[in-house]
Amino acid sequence: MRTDTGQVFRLEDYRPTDYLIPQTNLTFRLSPEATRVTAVLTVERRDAAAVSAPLVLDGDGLKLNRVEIDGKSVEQADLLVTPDRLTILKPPAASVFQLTMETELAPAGNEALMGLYRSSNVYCTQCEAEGFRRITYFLDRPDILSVYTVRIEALRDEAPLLLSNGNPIDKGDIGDGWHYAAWHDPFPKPSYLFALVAGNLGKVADSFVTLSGRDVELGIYVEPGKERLAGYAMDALKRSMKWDEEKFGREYDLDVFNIVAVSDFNMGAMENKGLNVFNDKYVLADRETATDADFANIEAIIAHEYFHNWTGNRITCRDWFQLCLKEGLTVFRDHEFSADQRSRAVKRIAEVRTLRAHQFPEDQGPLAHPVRPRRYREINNFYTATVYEKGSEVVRMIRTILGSDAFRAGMDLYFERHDGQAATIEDFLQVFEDASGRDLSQFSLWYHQAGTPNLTVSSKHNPAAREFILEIEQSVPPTPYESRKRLMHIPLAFGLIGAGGEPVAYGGVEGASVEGGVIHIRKRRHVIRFSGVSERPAVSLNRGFSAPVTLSVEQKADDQFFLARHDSDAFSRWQAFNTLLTDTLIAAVRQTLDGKQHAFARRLTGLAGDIAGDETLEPAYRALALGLPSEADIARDIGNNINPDAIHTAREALALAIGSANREAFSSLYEGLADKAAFSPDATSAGRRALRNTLLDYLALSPGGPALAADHFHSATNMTDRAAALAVLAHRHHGSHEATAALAAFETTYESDALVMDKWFQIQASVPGYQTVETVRALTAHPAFSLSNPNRVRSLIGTFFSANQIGFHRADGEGYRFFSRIVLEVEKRNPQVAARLATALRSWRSLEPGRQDKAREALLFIANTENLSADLRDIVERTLA
Ligand code: B3K
Ligand code: ZN
Repeated sequence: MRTDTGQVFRLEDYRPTDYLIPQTNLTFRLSPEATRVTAVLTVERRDAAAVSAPLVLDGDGLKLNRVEIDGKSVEQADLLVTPDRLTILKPPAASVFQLTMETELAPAGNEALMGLYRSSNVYCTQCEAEGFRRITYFLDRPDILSVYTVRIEALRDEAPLLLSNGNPIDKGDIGDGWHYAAWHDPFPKPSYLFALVAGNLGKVADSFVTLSGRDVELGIYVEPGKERLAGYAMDALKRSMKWDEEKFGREYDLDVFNIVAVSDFNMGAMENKGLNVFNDKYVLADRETATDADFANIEAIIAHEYFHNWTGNRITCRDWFQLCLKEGLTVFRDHEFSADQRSRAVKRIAEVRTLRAHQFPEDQGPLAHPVRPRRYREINNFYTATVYEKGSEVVRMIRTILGSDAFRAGMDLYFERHDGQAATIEDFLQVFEDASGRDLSQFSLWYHQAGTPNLTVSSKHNPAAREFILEIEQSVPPTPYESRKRLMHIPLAFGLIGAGGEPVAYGGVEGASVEGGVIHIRKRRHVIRFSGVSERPAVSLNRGFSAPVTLSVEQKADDQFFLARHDSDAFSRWQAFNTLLTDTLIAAVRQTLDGKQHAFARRLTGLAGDIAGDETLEPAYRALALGLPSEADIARDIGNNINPDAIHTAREALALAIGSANREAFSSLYEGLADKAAFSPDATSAGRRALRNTLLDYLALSPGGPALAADHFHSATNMTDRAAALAVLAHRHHGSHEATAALAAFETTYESDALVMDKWFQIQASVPGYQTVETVRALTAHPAFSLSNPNRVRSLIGTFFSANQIGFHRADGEGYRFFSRIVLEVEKRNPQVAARLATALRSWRSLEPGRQDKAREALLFIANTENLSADLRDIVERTLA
């Protein structure tokens, strides 16, 4: 484990290196305990560098056996070697020379899952962000692009399959049971995109003919015996390849494209050139083992990694501060892909829910940072919702401002101008300015300034003057290192709606530039006058979620009810109903804290019933609308002095009120949605299941609920329905014999399927209640659980922290005590996963004072531990700062 050095990296310190590495030749002789890596690097001194400039290479825990320059060993006095750095003090005077190094690695003992490691006896690598330096000494930074040739040697029995980046060029036997394969990647790439996989894996093969008629061999490699679970992923891959050609004009560029699924992986997947490595959770699926959400994630992540081939690989990042250049843009591309494959409205609502659940709390707490950060201590902690999700929203806003055609022209220019380069956000913005002639300088603050902007909006209508007036004021809250904020350019899509639901036409507009239904907010305060408006319209704001902002709107409940029924913008219609639910819940929490019971208005519960039964709306949309804001959503909207118990009580009461007010209607709808056709994972069928399962959750609160849910569970013909029913039983009727029997049956059926057991862990970790911390503790000893496997840790422990507000935030602090102990246990094995878990307490300052004290104690317990990893220390210290 690399312990913290306290070093801070700053954007302003970026300097090009003195040396380049145009070619990299690697030979791996694989063995679990002692793999030998021979690296032969062609090193080239830049013209601008001094002949005496030392060559300083990055390493991380390396053991060096041998080093030679131009075939001759190097004098000890001319070298400085530590596990974390190799310095050639006096490189040759020639401007190009060859550096040969042999390092020795122990992949079997690598539990951090960075560099070369073993997962279920398969050798694999993860190099982003700084894992390549755990394989050999290198200029391990994204602006060093090199052409790689890789030779892999292994025992044929142990590793019949040998894969690396690029195209295969050679293979054969080398005696004594050993064999080799050689790969060459013609596209210069940064070290973080290097990959190697070797082992015994099953293959699913297919092919794709590109736009220009080139044949590409496609392969998805999985644990032998699981091949039939990779069909959906393969289909998603082919659809992604086609879509990128059609929508962005991007064609695949190698002869082969391979994907490997492994079961030990720190994140979702990795876009290594021509050899994507995936967490098997995002490859393997069939109706028996995967939910509709799993299918949708597989489709999105397969697309995301594939799209990186252009946005990330062909054009990469100059330095890690530019991470959003590839991540924000690629998330935007995968969002658009899924929107085209599924329902655009439903997809947009789901995206916004995710953004609010993950990015808003980050932006509003101690870990806030700009989409393009200016400083970091540990780069792996910056693969955040801000870089990814807000980064995607920023790209979406560029498209909103420019319009689709100019946006596409800008993207074309980006690919043309920067192909083969390591680029910056400035380069990215420049192509859109050049393609559109627009000035994006104020807009660029979205990359540079952290914090969620807020817009305060009020409106009035002057019938005599036939004028409708909107007053909009922007503010951006202070965030770490940024106490003063500059004014942002916020594209706010809007609509004025008349009493019959029709769009209201207006004559002129004054006070802001308004184009194509978008108000361009650029000043602190705008008074926008719409002339020729005789009746007071209802105003629909931030349509389609055109900007990632919060709104404080002075709006009457009547208008919200009206918009929830009539807004023609599907997103805003959902938003209006969601706002009504949130406002009601917040009022109910206040009453709960005052010891009172809230009486829920018939108008609201009736509207829920009307939406559920509205056949003009897609079932998936209705399911999203009926899903109440989560307890964490409510906490975030309340903002401070949070008491999770009161939130839970209020939310349960609203669910009960909606369920009882609509019992009969929900019940007959539920019956009507039972699927008679054969299973299909498509979005329409998934939407019907989603609505039916949402209705089950309400119906389960009525008398006969446990029996209904148990029946749903036992008669389920797919994992979506089975897992949904199990969650309803475990969460709504915990301890009932129906719940206990269903949990036991599920365990018996799936005990040997790790990915399905993750659902079983997840469901139990999210049982609301004080006792759950004990259940979770006990489950860490379950034979299917392992503290070394990131999926298991996230399912059981991560879920407990993020989806169990009353259990984790127990008033006596037991949840937090468990947090500090288990995070440290995980850290011993895998610092990156531990650091991610530790972000669960980032909003600790919004809790009520008693819980705040206990949360601080838990964070301090970690902070006071010696030899913390850079990953965990960075998170904990920023959280406490
Ligand atoms: N680029 C990888 C993430 C790497 C994370 C390193 N800590 C996956 C992705 O975003 O596509
Ligand atoms: Zn990505």
